[in-house]
Amino acid sequence: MSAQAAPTNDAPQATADLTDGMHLVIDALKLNDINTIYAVPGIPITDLLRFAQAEGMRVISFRHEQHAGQAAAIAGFLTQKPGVCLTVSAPGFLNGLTALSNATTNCFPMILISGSSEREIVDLQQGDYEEMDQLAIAKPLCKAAFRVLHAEDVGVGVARAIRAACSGRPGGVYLDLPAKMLGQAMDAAKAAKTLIKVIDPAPRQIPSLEAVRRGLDLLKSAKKPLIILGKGAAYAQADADIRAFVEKTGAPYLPMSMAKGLLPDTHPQCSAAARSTCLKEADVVLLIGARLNWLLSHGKGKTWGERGAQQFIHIDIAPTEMDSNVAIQAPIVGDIGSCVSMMLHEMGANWPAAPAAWTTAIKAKREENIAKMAPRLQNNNVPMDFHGALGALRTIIKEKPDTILVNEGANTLDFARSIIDIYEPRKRLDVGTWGVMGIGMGFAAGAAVETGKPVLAVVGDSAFGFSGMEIETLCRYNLPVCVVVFNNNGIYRGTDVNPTGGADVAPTVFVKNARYDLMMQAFGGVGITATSPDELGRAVREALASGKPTLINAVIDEKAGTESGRIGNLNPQSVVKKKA
Ligand code: ADP
Ligand code: TZD
Ligand code: MG
Repeated sequence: MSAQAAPTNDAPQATADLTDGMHLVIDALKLNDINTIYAVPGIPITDLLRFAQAEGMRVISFRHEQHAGQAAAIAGFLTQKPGVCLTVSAPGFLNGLTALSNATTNCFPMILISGSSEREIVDLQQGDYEEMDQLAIAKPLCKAAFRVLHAEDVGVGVARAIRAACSGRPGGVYLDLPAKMLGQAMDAAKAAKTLIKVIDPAPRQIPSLEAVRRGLDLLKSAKKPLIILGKGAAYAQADADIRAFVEKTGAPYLPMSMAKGLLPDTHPQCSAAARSTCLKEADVVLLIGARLNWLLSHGKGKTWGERGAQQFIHIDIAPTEMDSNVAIQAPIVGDIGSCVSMMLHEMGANWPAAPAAWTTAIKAKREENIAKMAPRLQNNNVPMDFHGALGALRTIIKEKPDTILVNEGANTLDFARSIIDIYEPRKRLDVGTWGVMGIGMGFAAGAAVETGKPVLAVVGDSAFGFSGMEIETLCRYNLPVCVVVFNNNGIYRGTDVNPTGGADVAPTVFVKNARYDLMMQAFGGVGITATSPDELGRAVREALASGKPTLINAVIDEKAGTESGRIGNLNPQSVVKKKA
């Protein structure tokens, strides 16, 4: 705690005996091993960021708060410690909310800290600079929201924010820090005693033995068992036990997109290539850290077998998740690490292998589908189609499995998810539960900063546009990120036309043959256009080997994509015929 470090341009010099709200925020974060802040500076937090850097924290300054927020959100997912995003008041705060809300929806621990204006003026609506009742607005979008009005309460505020973000089902937390509090002085020695080091921020939640045995009995009775691994399982970092458990059951498993790599996608039990058959025919389904939301067709309907004929075992830390979409016959509530290790223990040494009729049928289906796909992944067509381009990237991830893949778009997302095998846990980060565009550069930056690993961001040209300006951030911090923009001239395809023949182009198409690679060159990064899978492969290999921020403009056939990728069925159908 060195309030006297004062590196700032014109901030008042604190004396050795005094500290203030902004220093207490820094001290409280550091005390809890939070050493990185993702931010956009401005009134009233600029000095806080300067002091934080002077105190040895890593401050990553973005161009837009949404991306600072997404970086913090993914930091939370990767490390189990809340990622911290710091913004200015009203507009900066609002820009951060998409990320806060996305973190909450995806169960990532994150804290959005925003400076705010004078309480007295805001509450009387007297028109302060950047006036807004931020606490009230944040509340419905996060797990918890707190405001600290006195410097002496910073320690409690930060401790409560950490606990709320990490414990139980993780999520986003909002912490409101009025400007006046940031400048409030306090005796340094007294202030030090107000800080709290949070002990055990995410306490284990042990499931009941009864629930575990009920689940195992149901699993044992299955003729066609299926395991579904979700990103909660990836978050839990119980990798070895999860693998041991899945292998001990011998059952086919499906990884949800961010659970890919928990076991390598090439694992003999991985049945992603036989997904439809698995979901339709399984008689007992065990969900581990995956919700029965839209991504799993809510556990019912034509994707699944006859309603009631399939039984569910569900492992989750949130008791209220049970029965949310269909009846759960065996709820197991607890943290995944504790649940899975207790299950392994209770299975004993003689757990029967999953029935061979089922596992061999699934294996046959899987191999048939993989064989069908293989030749398409090897095409070297110009212009590239999705299969050719992703086939090249698939080989690269196989060669360099510690690369973190970030992925967004529609076709670019759906094809990459099924084509690119992932080999290690938490190496695939994507649009998650919402399917939100704009995570790309924020996730890429956050992943690079937190892990130091190379990052490959595979993004649609539309998806890229949501966070594209952050390539300057990648260059400024010299982050080892290779961005591949799948440029098909638009959203889904580049071929739509204005039905009236008018001058405006169709709403889904962009400037033809845009050179996204030149944007990267503008900031001193490497920018290249690739027109064939071979060229793309060479450029990506070079980028990952050099670690230099790189953007590859991958020219994709503008006719190759389909409407909304694989979820076109979610579009409402109009009763009125479209004009040709
Ligand atoms: P996916 O999109 O991969 O299917 P979801 O985001 O729908 O995954 O589900 C993740 C689930 O994991 C959430 O219901 C959340 O409560 C749960 N979860 C997160 N962390 C843990 C944990 N440590 N232990 C148990 N459950 C967890
Ligand atoms: N805005 C936000 C924040 N999230 C969204 N998901 C969308 C808009 C709608 N949307 C999608 O669902 S995918 C997508 C949009 C705009 C872009 C698809 O185009 P792309 O990918 O270029 O990124 P492909 O490869 O051309 O399909
Ligand atoms: Mg596109």
